[in-house]
Amino acid sequence: MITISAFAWVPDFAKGQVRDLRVRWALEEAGLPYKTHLLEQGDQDKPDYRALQPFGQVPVFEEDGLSLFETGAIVLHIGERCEALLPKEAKARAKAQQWLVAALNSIEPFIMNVALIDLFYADEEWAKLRRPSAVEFMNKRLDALSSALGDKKFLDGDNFTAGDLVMSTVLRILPAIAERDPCLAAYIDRCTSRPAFSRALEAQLGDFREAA
Ligand SMILES: N[C@@H](CCC(=O)N[C@@H](CS)C(=O)NCC(=O)O)C(=O)O
Repeated sequence: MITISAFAWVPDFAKGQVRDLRVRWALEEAGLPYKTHLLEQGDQDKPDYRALQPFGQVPVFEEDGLSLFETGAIVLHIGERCEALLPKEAKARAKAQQWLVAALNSIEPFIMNVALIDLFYADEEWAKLRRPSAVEFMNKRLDALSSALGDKKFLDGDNFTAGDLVMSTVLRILPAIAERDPCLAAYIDRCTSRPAFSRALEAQLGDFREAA
């Protein structure tokens, strides 16, 4: 049985956002059952957990003696068993992988620059000075993404892939992104209206409720 790690508790603003959601969603798309290993406060710093996840973060994926960290790597691994996530055709598969890496490498860091300021440092003087340029840079990337998406349904055409799964979870981090750009808003809706997303979200929120 696949096990993924997740937090037993997070502040309200993080519920529905914690990165195990991506992995739950991929598992739901693939129709693979899983259970969760819920970490209590401090568990992520214990040596046995650090041996699985050097940075003490969630999620960790475990199955049959394999343990993996980094959501991108985990979603790609799950995609090996799900053609809806990673098409079998070589070029389409490469494109799906490309968009997944772009989400994590070219978009997420710039969204996180702004999210961290807003969530944790909003009252700091340095954050007030830094925020406008962080927002400007993020918006440049988002505008480029929006142009690349154009009037396509998904990043690489008509079919949802692992690239869209990760990209849409990245774009959900800041609600202001959808408020600013109707094209990205519609794209996020198309991705997250998939039944597998609803099941994943409900499972994450359900774990928080049960652990409370
Ligand atoms: N790049 C990692 C990021 C994982 C991550 O940031 N996890 C957060 C929860 S959303 C976490 O565990 N934060 C606690 C910490 O960093 O100490 C991935 O995609 O798996």
